[in-house]
Amino acid sequence: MSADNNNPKNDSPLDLDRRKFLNTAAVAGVAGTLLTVGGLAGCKKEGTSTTGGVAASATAGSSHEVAPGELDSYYGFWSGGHMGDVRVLGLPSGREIHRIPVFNPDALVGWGITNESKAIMGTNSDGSLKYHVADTHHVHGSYKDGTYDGKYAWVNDKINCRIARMRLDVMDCDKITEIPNIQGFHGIFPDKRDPVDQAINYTTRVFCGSEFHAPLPNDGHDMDDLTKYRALFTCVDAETMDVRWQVLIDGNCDLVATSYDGKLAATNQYNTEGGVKYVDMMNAEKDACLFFNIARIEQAVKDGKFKTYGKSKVPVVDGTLESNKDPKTALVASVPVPKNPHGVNASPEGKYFICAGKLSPTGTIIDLSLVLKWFDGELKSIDEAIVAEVELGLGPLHTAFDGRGNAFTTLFLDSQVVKWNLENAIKFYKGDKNAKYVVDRIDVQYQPGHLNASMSETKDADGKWLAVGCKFSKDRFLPAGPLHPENEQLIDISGEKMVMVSEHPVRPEPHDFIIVKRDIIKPRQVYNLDEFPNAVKDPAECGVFRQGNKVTVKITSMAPAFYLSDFKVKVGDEVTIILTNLDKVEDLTHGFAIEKYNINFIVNPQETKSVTFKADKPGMYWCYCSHFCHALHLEMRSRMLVEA
Ligand code: K7E
Ligand code: CUA
Ligand code: CA
Repeated sequence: MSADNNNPKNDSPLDLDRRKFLNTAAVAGVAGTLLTVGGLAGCKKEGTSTTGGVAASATAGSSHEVAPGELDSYYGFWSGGHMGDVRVLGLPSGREIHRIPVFNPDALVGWGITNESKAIMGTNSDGSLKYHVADTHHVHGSYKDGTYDGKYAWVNDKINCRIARMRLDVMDCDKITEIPNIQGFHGIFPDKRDPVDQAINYTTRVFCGSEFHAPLPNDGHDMDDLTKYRALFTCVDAETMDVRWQVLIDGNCDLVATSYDGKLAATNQYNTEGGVKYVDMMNAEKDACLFFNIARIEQAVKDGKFKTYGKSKVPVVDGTLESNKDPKTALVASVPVPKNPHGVNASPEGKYFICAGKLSPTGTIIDLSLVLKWFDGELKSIDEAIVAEVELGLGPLHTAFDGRGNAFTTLFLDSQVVKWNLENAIKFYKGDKNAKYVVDRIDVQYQPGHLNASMSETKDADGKWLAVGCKFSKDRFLPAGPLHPENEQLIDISGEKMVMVSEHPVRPEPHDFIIVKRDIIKPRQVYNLDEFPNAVKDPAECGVFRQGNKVTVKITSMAPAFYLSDFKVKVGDEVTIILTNLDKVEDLTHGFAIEKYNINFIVNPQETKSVTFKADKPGMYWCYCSHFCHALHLEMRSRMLVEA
């Protein structure tokens, strides 16, 4: 199919060559393109943008500038990549307000140092942290009635297959679950409604895709037998964070999306081949987008139609193609899409899922009502659920929405964002060659991965701002050595044309993010003492409590003093310090650092934390407040006296 009338860039000989190259590419050629994309932007002709470039635009559109003393109108929740945290930004300014430590230790708050954080992160039997690295990709918020409710957000760790939940009222991680039987845990998405009881109109499940297939069970046997390599789709309970069930599938999972009626979850598959080398993963002309029938899967679990693997007790139902040929009983539908697709995204009016082509220059629109009809046995072929497959540009990855019928898709190889109209794309695909579906294109710097628009994947998508996570910054910032930052760019999408308004460097690499209207998030300014079972509510409760060589020291803080002002333990004791900050004043955080004992953490107003360590060095050690709190902050100290 040709979409030349929709491609204002087709006069560029370079682009034509690249397009042809991609369409007819030999397997190794495509891989070569992907492996050298870092160099592609450099040889791209300047000024090919049809949108007038970046510089002229700063004054156009609605203002992205937030004056000193003014507040942003949106929260951004940004995945922290290798740092294993989640960053909280204000938008449109792009100012970083907060980091929520999640998977990796954080020296400011004492995440990975305090007992409470270690219990969430997971420890070995000797109390040491189980993991020290993470790779977060996707952040998503909890839903109510098709829009964010501001209660929770979730983020994945691809390296150690963990999913974490954050409470957005205090912006803390409160639960981490390690998913069994899988590797390469990549896409996540919360559901938006219960598939059966539609009165449950809020998130109760989070779906997780495993990108890498691995031996099942992975017990050191049959590691060269690729038929034993399997991938699973996982459902986690949003409240308990327990793993509810898994689905055994053919091929792999990648990104995940969910429907507004709660009935379907989807994952795109680029490795239907089951290859272990990249060339093997590109053999098939078509891969797929899988749709999971949530109600049927949960009925199968109820009916006991599942297996378990290895040490895991999680029920695993059979979602393989062989076992799901009859639509009327199938748990899974497999919609063929062009080879090696990437993102899958649900449009805000609730009708479509968009699957981006990656190796194919196309976007595929899948109609959810038709997928449901297939499950009812009313379609001749699942292919009928595809209502459009149109050319967008080179390397389409992820799609966002403006709530006015337009989609925005990143073009990794073209270093562009393309704005396209869904209904026109459907008309064009049906044969109306006058339906102009490409609305606009804009150059971004460079090679974009994820993008997201304000409130994009909710029914309240408002079409104001579009953030783009560019994987290469190249020449955009002062050179700071071989490691370059990523480039986060902000585009005003309130008008017909996209307008680039700002950019800022960011530490690699966020991948994904969401942009939430500020009035949805209701953060508290102080904690509640009663939320901490070990709180020291009154200085009168402070003291040193000994049981054998286990010593508990209860301390309170109130600016500018710790009470106790000193405490005695014996060398060899196992010491637990419990510290409650009794200050109630907003923004009055204290730190507690112990010289030479490798301990530092903070306590926010009305918060309690504890640390446990061995008093292995005799002597006097200052315990000082490490967080500026008061004119007498430097004087705010206690003494730990370790008797020889
Ligand atoms: Cu495209 Cu991990 Cu969402 Cu990165 S994935 S860009
Ligand atoms: Cu308390 Cu500084
Ligand atoms: Ca493939």
